[in-house]
Amino acid sequence: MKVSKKRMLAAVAVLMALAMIATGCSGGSTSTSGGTTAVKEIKIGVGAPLTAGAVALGKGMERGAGLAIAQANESAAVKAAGIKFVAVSGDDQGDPKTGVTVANTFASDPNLLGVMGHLNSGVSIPASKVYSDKKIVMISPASTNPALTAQGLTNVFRVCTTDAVQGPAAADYAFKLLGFKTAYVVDDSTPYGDGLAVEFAKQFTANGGTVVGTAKTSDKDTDFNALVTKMKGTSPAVIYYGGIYNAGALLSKQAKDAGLKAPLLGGDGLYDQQFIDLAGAAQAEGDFCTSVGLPIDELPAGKEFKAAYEAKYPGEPIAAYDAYSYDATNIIINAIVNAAKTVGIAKITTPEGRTAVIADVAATNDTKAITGAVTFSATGDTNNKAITLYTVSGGKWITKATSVPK
Ligand code: ABU
Repeated sequence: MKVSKKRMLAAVAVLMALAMIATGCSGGSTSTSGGTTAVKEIKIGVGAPLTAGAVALGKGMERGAGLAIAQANESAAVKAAGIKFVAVSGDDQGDPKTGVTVANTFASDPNLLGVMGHLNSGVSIPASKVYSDKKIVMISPASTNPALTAQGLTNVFRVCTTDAVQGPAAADYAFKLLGFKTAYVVDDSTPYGDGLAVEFAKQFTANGGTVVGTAKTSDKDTDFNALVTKMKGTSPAVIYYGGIYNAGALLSKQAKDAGLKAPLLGGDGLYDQQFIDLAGAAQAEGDFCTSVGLPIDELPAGKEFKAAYEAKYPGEPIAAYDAYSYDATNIIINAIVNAAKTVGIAKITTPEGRTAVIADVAATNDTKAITGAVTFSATGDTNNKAITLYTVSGGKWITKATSVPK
């Protein structure tokens, strides 16, 4: 009997579909040693501001995670585990409510085992509770408010150090290295901006400095002229700003345009080229920011990371948290692969599998991480506590110092 090619293909398709249902696997399949092995698709959520808020930093996070996942899917270890990782982006817009909606969407996906995110502490803190309820491991590359890891949630980690380290380091750089004796301290009223400004002011005062004024603003503010007039009356040596680059750049610009000579100093939320572009290179010249970790060029694996990044994303800038996102994603990937070996691939998405993933992340000892060796404290904080000081020179951020003076 002659069977038509069309009929034969249809029969093969039905058999393949039945095989997929029988193994309970979704996604594609690979051929090994002549046989066919089903591949399980495991999703990793990437929670970041992609259309509003600190978009330049959020897009960078997405790229860092994308690079880690693309490399992992080509690796022998991931192939041998029978896993294909898929990144799922969630645009939290830097907004706590939107962030919780994104978290609920991630949590409703039975094949999503980890979240690399979020950026804003004000988003990460409420989102982390959603992930905790579903035993989803979460590693933030950027949320620095200490409260995130002080909640007693065993699924929550971060690869950036906290503002309890960054704020005092900024105060030491300001007072001991740069010689500023007076500061006007402003924050954007977010958990990040407020917490960082408080930590800075505490240490600046302890060093012998004087806080000549304080102000609460909003991360959505665009007009700082009334505040600038007030600040001018106090002649501060430096303006300390706890907040993100969007509003921080406008504060810097408006202060300089009004004739205030004091440079702006802020935290890692300012560390992006967008700060300089929005403020104007002339106005931003001589401003400062601290950021977590060491500069990428000073890290042993920094060159290798830059080469791989530029090959995958030609022309795209490497933003502040891209390498941290890459490291965080790799830690999640390795934990899932290890957990799959322990509990078996069939159980990886069950509560037992999720618990094993969280335990593996907690035991991380990643000596090959781009941002420096990563181990976590009992609360999920990285033990890498380096803070670098950057300054704007010639329209670019350049490294000013990598260790705080004694
Ligand atoms: N750490 C800088 C920006 C993100 C945040 O902590 O809110």
